Amino acid sequence: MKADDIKNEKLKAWVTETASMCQPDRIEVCDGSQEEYDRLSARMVESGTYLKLNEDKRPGSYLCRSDPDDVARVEDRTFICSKNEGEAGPTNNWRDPDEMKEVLKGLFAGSMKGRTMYVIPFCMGPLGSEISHIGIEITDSPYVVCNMRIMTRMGKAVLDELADGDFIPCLHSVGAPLAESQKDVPWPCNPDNKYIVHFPDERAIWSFGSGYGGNALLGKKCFALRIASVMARDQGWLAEHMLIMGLTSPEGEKKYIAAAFPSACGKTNLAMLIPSMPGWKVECVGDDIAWMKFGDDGRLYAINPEAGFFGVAPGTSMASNENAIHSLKKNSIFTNVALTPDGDVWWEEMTDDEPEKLTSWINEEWTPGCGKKASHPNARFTAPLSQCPIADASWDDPKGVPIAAFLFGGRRSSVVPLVNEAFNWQHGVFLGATMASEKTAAAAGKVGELRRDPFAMLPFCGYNMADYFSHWLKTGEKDGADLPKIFYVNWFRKDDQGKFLWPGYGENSRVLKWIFERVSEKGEAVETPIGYLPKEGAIDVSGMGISEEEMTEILKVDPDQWKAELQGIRDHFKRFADRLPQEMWDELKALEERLG
Ligand code: TSX
Ligand code: MN
Repeated sequence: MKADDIKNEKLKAWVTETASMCQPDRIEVCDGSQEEYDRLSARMVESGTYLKLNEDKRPGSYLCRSDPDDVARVEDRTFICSKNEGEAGPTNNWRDPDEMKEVLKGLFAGSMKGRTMYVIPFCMGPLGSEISHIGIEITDSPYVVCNMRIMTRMGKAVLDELADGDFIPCLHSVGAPLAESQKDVPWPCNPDNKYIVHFPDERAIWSFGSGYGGNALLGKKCFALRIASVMARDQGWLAEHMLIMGLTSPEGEKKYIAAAFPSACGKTNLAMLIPSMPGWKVECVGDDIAWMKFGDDGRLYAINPEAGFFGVAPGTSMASNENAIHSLKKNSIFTNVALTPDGDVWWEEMTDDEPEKLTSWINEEWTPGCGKKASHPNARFTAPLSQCPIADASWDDPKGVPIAAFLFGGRRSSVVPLVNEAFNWQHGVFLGATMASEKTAAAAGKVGELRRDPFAMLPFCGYNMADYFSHWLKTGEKDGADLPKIFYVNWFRKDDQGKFLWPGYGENSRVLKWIFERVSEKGEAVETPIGYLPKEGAIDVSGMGISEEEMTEILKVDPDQWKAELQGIRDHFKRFADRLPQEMWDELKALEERLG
């Protein structure tokens, strides 16, 4: 499609203005067709960006290796440019919006020389849904176009739906203009000049210098979380870093659960869980983001704004996540994984035995024991949600799905029990606000160090996190609301020998069963200082081979250990100073009093 085909006046003006700033050689408006996808993929194979994988092993799929300096989100280069610093809050990098705009205009000037400027109309959420929103991403990266086609509803149908309506402008450049007759590199980027910038008041995104994942696929973290969280605050809905799953009992009753976890807790694995409990069924609506609005019946209805999975590959296996493995059998993009001699992909822990020979993600020969990783730890697969064997029948339903329970959690080797139910909404918000997880890989900070990640939104909230807590509190006060119950889970508690007390994975369905029963007003609980815990025997452990003593240990609430937690929560809250809602201090005080 040509730029002349655009009818929307705001879009027409923005495309013209952007083209004159970035000076691309050509403009292409993406129609989202298979023909277009195949054409761009072939172009990337030719340019060396892509490697076509073996059609018999991995049909319709490609391997892409990024620049080794462009492999992950860059939080220190991520900016929230609200009017004043207080609006961004202590957990975000703030810059003055006017000053930042000037810097960006300088960087974007001529940034697309020698390249094609793609205009990508995309819809976050099912087309025609009242919960969905439309964005337009302008980018000079064909890799971004192809990923966006998998991750969002993209193309002509979105332009038709947009008509003369409004959209979120998302501007992206890899920041690597080509001089006349300059040869391109496989992964153009600008490693020393990355800017991931959000203008919450204007509701716009400008991203420069990186072609990777969350830095470049602007519908995901930038729009669906940072900008959408601001829209949700202003308009009375929720934009959350949550998976959405359907859970069906052997009796055929179905409930939907949304869950937020910090990284490295296995959120994607939980979203596609195969229950160990006979007769129970999990179905997947989404693995990363939930947008929720109250329906006329007072219930919160959730959609997945995305249409695909952009998942971490290493660690994904038939043992850890069989449904993910099936989802990426075909029509997928693999970034920074290893290549097998027969033209397929491999990554750490994909199989029990390591292949004898591979080409690593940095295009070097790799053999077992060579001392280097075959794939990058943040290597990704991009796969269509429709290919998930347990994709929920309602995953693309414009109405969304009614949420019965929220799960929060983290990785804690001690103190925190397997599951705990909040006393009420306000207490649940306290649990979300105090979420914490122990660090695993030693990237930054010590392994085992406790890091607060409220609602798993720390890097993704587009405004002051304290105001975000207030927004959650206010959500709970809505007239006639039929609120989800809130739970806190920890699959990662260990015994004194450092052995995991709970087998996790499919066995987590036993915890989901208790939660299901609690939201049906059936499951039995006992009151403890930290919340309602399963009564002895209330978690179904039949056929599991776990002793009563072990269950007691997994569910133990030790008041002395919990008292030692209080100072950490106090320090965490102090960061937000006057802006922290009083209710959070009240909850902390109430917890302290209950602990005695
Ligand atoms: O994803 C995980 N989940 C959720 C699954 C639905 N992981 C992997 C985390 C890193 C991404 C888990 N790891 C889970 C879990 O529930 N639990 C654990 C900890 C664990 C690891 C290995 C064992 C047991 C627990 N192995 C054996 O017991 C043999
Ligand atoms: Mn995420």
